[in-house]
Amino acid sequence: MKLMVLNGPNLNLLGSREPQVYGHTTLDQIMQDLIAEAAPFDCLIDPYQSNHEGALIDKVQQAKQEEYSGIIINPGGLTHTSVALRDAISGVDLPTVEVHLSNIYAREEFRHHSYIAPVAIGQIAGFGAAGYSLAFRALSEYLANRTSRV
Ligand code: CA2
Repeated sequence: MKLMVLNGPNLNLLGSREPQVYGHTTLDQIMQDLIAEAAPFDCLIDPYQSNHEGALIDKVQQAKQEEYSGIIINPGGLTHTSVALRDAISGVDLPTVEVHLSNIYAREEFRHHSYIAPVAIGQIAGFGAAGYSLAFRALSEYLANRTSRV
C-alpha cells in the first residue's frame, strides 16, 4: 500500500519559526518518523510539500493515476481558501485525512472554516506533529475495514 502525504504553503518553515504555535520539529523529521512508522506495515509514505496550490492539485491527481490508497494532507493556509484543492480531492475520490498541527478552532475566526473537511473522511487538529501519526493510524484502519467489507 502507498499513501501520499501532502503539506501546503509555509510548512517547509516548521521548526524554524513560531515554535510556540507549530512546535520545534522540522517537516523533514515529521515525514521521516512517519515513513519509519509505516514501513513495518508494508506501507510506503510518499511525502511532498509545496508552496503552490497547483502543484498540490497535480499531486492529488497523481495519487489517483498511480493508484495510491489514500491521502494525508495538511493544506496549510489553503485549508481556508482553496475551492480548487477541495475540488481535486473530491474529484479523485480517494480517502483523505486532513491534519493540522494547531487546533484551528481555538485560533482566529478565519481558521475555523475548512474547505477540505467536507471532502475528507476526517480531520485531526491540535496534536502537533503527532497528528500525522494519528492520521496514518486512522486512515489505515479505515482502509482495512473497507477492504474487509468488500
Ligand atoms: O495548524 C496547521 O497545521 C495549519 O494548517 C498551519 C497553517 C495555517 O495557515 C492553518 O490555519 C493551520 C500555517 C502553516 C505555516 O507554518 C509555519 C510554520 C513555521 C513558521 C511559520 C509558518
